[in-house]
Amino acid sequence: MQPVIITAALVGAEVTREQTPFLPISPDEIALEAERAWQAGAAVVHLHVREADGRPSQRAELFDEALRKIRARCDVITQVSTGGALGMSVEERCGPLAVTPPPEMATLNAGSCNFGDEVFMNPRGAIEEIARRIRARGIVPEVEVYEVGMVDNALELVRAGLLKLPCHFDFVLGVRGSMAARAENLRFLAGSIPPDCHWTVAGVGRHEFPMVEEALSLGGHVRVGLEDNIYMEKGVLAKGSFELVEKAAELARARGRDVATVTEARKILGIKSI
Ligand code: KMH
Ligand code: ZN
Repeated sequence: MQPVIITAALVGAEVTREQTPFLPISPDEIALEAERAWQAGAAVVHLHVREADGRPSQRAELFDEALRKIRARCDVITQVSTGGALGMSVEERCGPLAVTPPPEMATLNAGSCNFGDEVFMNPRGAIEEIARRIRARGIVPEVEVYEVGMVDNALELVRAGLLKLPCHFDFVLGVRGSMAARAENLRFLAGSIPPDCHWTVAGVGRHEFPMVEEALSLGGHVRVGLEDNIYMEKGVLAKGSFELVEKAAELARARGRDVATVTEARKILGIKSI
């Protein structure tokens, strides 16, 4: 089996300092967390940024500062969010795509879904516009899938020439209101994508590590981090995403999967080396 790419989702848009004091907020804190996650085995960092008061933000200036500080510390693959926070406009969500030099990867959310008590809006026009902008900057997309029809939405983008095969999917399972984090759901999604495409799984909350274990045995890749889950085990906060990465790396090795280096991850994901 391929070495497993570990993505660390360091910040997110929903987690608060009240929930965990270990959430990085400033660009300096985010860069330090990125370095710690990289040292623990993460090849990719999935990034959101926050205003100084902790509010979620998609401002290019904040992403620019965080990306520069990350690059000064380590050679990890940077993946920016174009999902942002619920209720943001497409224009606002595309803020990080304007940064120069651009990040290596960006997310592309492939459809609308219930998200907790709200709705995460990704109508066709918005998906196409974000895909166009990602492509225009030569950034490698990661297709975010929360519901089964979203794989088909992505395949429509392929037919429209907005997405190139093979591509990389992230199955986000366990968001309340969307597809549950069940092994059979993951197996179904993994079997639904075209051959040569690759996938990772992000299990939300207590589903994070059960989904990691399932992905490890299916040959997929894994995402962990405070964006998705703040606990190491029931009642024990992770001291940062790096602890969750360490645990994922240990599980991988125990199952005979090597942890992908950044160079290996770039090759698998089709990212030109920088
Ligand atoms: N914050 C969620 C509403 C992404 O990064 O692309 C969307 C999200 C997905 O986090
Ligand atoms: Zn995100």
